[in-house]
Amino acid sequence: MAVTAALVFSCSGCSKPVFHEEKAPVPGSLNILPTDTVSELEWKAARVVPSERQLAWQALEFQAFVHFGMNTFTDREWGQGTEDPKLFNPTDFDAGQWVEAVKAAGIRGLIVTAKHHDGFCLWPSRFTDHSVKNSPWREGKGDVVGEVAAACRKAGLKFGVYLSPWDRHEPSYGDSPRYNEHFKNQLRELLTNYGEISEVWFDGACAEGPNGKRQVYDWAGYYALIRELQPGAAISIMGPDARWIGNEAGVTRESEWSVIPVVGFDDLPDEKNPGGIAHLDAQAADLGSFERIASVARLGGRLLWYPGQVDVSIRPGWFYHAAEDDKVKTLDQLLDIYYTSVGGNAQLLLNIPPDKRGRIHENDVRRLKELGDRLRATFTVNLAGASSQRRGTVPIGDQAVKEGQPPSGTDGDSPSFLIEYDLGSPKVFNVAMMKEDIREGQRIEAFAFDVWDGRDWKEIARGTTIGWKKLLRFPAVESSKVRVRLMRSRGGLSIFGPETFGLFFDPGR
Ligand code: FUL
Repeated sequence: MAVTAALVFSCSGCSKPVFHEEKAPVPGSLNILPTDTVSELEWKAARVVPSERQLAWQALEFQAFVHFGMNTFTDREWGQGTEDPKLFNPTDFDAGQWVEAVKAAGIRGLIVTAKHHDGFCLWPSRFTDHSVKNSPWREGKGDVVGEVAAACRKAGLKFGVYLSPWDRHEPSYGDSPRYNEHFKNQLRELLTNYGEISEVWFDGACAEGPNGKRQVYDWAGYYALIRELQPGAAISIMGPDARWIGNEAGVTRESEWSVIPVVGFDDLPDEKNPGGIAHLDAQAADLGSFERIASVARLGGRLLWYPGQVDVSIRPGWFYHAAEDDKVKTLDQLLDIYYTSVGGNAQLLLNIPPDKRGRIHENDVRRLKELGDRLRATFTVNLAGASSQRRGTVPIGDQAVKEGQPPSGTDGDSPSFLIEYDLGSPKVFNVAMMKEDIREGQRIEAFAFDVWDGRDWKEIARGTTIGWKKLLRFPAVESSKVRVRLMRSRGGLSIFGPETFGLFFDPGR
């Protein structure tokens, strides 16, 4: 049953619709200046869009983080860098098992800790002896990165690497130019020998080296190398393509914006800014409100397309500890994280640490399968019809924008736009999905969702941002008609059409 959507009325509360020339979207960033008017700022905020690379990254939605390495064998979270490589000895390493386990959860990409802070490399790097080549595993001939990359490729998963800049083993660490060369050499190995790399994940930990000097990272040099060798790879956290969500608990903000104002015109990260972009506090409660955009513009700065990534572990630690075998997050906890991250305009990066065998523990495997089963049971059938497949046709949004309908809505409860969906017959549902076409930017600031109860409209949920995807959960209702009220959006109606709307039934609730 296809959805029929109708623009019931528009601009109920806007007294003066303002015409704007349609401006082309600007991928990446736009400067904002003290001289910009409110209306100019609103349009700029609406016109910053993701790069192709960021778009592909966002579409992955759900990725696995895999912390595996020396710490797995020493039962630690952070190694010293002095560990004997001989301690690394998985007894039953099986990259295929990792991939199978994460795929069962519906995960689409995997990022492995090629090197954590202890400096031990999971691939036989030519530039250090502190690696798998000096371990007893596969008699020193093994390559974890290679086997995982191959398993991912075979299973159709994207593959990425976490390379810790902080290296507690490497003697050149702290001798900044020398270490930066070393780090780039290692990056080059990873970016040239393992096929396509979809993401390079950097954290910002930094310390003094054996010479007593604090290492100064050459971020610009690292980025240039990645862009040269793997132009499709997203550089996350301490990088320009995706920002840290601000915590490791799987929590997103109620209003998660991908258009972020930053003070100044220098977008290089530094160690004091774990968000990865200078002057951005990734942990701040408000990163993207219009008020913040306006206050940053007064100082002069930029609007960046800088979407959030939620990194969180399925267990308390990032690495495997047998003592945490019974502390695997519950299905409900994982579902809460999924709905608020994937369904909260962020990407979910769920860490699943393999054990000393080199396999994902049975408890985690079971939980991943439960999660995937539940998501499949919920999302396979869109009760709003096959409309989500009709990409590219956005009748309501197109029409509204072309006709120069209101650039911004009203505050309060009066909607700028109503989009009504006739379901044809009564349907029972307890999940609703809305998406903006982010190729046109992120615009919606406030919305509400109503169902028709036979006599009247009843509000079921309301929210602020939508972005890539918004998932709403509520007690099951039966109805043949629903509507979305768009109360406030930036720079004109956000492109929000029937092909990006869904109703689902989660059988577990
Ligand atoms: C942090 C590290 O210090 C943790 O050990 C972990 O790898 C986390 C994902 O990033 O910066």
